Amino acid sequence: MAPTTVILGLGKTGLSAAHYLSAKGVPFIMADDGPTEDALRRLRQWYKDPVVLPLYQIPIQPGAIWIVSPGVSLAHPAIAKARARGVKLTNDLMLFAEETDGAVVGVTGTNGKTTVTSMAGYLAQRQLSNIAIGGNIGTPCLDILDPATRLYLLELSSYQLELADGLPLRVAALLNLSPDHLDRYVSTEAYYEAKGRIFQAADACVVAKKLQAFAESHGAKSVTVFSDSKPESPEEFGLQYSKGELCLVRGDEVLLEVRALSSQGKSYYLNVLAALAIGVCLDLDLAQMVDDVKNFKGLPHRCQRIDRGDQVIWINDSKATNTGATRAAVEGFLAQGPMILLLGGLSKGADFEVLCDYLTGIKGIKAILLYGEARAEIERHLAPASFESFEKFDRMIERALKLVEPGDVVLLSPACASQDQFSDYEARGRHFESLLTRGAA
Ligand code: UMA
Repeated sequence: MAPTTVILGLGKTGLSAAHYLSAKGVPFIMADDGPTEDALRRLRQWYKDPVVLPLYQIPIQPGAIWIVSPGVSLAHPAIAKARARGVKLTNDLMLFAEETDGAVVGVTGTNGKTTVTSMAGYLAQRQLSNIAIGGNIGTPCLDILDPATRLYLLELSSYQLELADGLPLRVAALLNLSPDHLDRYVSTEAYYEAKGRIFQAADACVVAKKLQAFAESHGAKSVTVFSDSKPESPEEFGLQYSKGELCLVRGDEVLLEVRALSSQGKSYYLNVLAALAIGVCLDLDLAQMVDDVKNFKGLPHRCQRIDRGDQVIWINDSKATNTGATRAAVEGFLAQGPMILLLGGLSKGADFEVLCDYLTGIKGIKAILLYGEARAEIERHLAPASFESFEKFDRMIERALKLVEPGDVVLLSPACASQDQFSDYEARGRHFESLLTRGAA
């Protein structure tokens, strides 16, 4: 008898797995602790009477295969119990890897992975055909599976990598690491360990230089590094001044003045270097990539400028859901004018002390406005006179509109998730834009 297959979680991933298994004629059980109406509606389009069990009611059979969605923690009591009784845990990524003949690039890191995955995909599309982009970026990998596709670029989260055993990758990229998701991991190290799994079976690796030792200790081979300083070897990518201009460089070769790029800021330059390094590992033509990367437009909700015609630089960086991303955004925009910084939302167990210490030392910040559930935690690390606090996001934006003067930068880079008041960071970013373009909150 074939082992029982169970799909855990019926969000995008679970539904993509259901679709995939149905197409193959593999029977399965579906489980979700709180399926959404949308998921149930979709299931009813496919099956007459879909049965969805809560996770604790899944029958545990040794040898069964459980396909776990990334948002379902492996510490869930039902999973821990099943594991101990010999159930095999896997995920959509491993099903995808078993099925595809195409080359796969995996991109992970705490910040920038969506940008680098999209950018590397954009650069590859300019030189190759039959390319697909997916993963944590929003489209589950099983939904992009196609025998005609020759190259897949996947954004991979730590949640997805937790169950990725020996994932065969043509290129594995690790962009950076800083604490995140501490509501899910017992420690920052546990989160980093999950990220390190990306290297287990990668042919070539692209790694931030300061993480080279970490990567190699996790099995990385054929490593190309990138950093924000002058390269120390011909293959290395870095940043260096040439004729008074900051430039992207590889070894001694000057590739491009950064001012030719469509977005600015050190973290963006590092993203470009990582994408170029990935392209080199895929044997793409470097000169052509350098030419093309100038035309890559940034992504929505990531340091995206909103023009209200009021001589203020309004920045929507709603995607910054951890302190590392916020710090990078602050560093990137400080030189552009006095800053009003908008922080808050849902904390994900983050420690705000380091970020707040950094912010406290900066003269260019004229106001910090806080909102949402996490504001009490952030307040504890800031001097009382240095911030204003609001329960609702809209009230915070109203205040920013009153405080702002021409020449200012208003940066929404919240360092927190959005789900206390929005469905996701995109909804928060869209709402921010609509409040601004309506003129008042
Ligand atoms: N569920 C349970 N029990 C639980 C937890 C969840 O039954 O204990 C159920 C929920 O009721 C829900 C389903 O699981 O119905 C949701 O599953 P999911 O959270 O895995 O959501 P998906 O829609 O499958 O989205 C996932 C990723 N979500 C997470 O990792 C939390 C999406 O990344 C990803 O785009 C998508 O797969 C496609 O690959 C989102 C994300 O926030 C954007 N990622 C994190 C990040 O980027 O920081 C890692």
